Amino acid sequence: MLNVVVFGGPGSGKGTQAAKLVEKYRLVHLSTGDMLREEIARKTALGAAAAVLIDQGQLVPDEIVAAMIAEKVAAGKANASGFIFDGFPRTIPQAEMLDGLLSEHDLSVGKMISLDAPEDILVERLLVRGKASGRADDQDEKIIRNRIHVYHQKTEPVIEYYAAQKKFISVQGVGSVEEVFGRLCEVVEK
Ligand code: B4P
Repeated sequence: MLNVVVFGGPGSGKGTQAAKLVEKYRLVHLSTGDMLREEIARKTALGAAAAVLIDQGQLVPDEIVAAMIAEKVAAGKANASGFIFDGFPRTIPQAEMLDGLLSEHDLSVGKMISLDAPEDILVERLLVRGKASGRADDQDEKIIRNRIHVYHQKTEPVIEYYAAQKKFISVQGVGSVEEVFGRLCEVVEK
């Protein structure tokens, strides 16, 4: 099974590239961002609690995303040729939880691929998306900068976690969507 974590700052291209990888390699796409937005759209209690944090550019508690992922891995395992974890893990406890969960299913993360792009490009991409999508967390530069700050503080340490397991690979995330995808496919197939 090909289990890949697609990693990077907000706006680095995780969701965009994960969707393309899923199509090409027939994988199951697990995006915690999409799952949370679904809860918000369905107006669940979990969604209401998550919306407050997302709209401030904060992370949602580890236990919430961990429970969502556990459910989807159990459900998707039978007919998947692998999983793409998009936007998860975002903290060290999430990374530890994912290792524990996958080992319960006799699985493991094969590669953790980080998309690198400078902060100003991230901000620009998210503001453009915010205009089209109406996503509140993409419309205000202050919130976007806070998301990037939270990324440096809580999410970037996850790189060390996978580097220690020799699974971390960094890919240049600047360029057209197709150019970045080409670089990603190269490292996925190596
Ligand atoms: P996510 O949905 O994961 O949001 P994201 O980081 O903004 O998106 P992504 O990185 O996938 O977008 P992409 O660059 O592809 O999370 C949203 C929020 O949910 C988080 O802030 C957090 O609050 C919460 N959350 C999610 N997961 C969590 C977790 N595990 N733990 C705790 N909280 C969690 O796309 C951005 C834009 O760039 C698009 O418009 C795209 O078209 C464009 N783009 C992409 N690649 C491009 C390229 N090469 N050139 C030009 N534009 C490009």
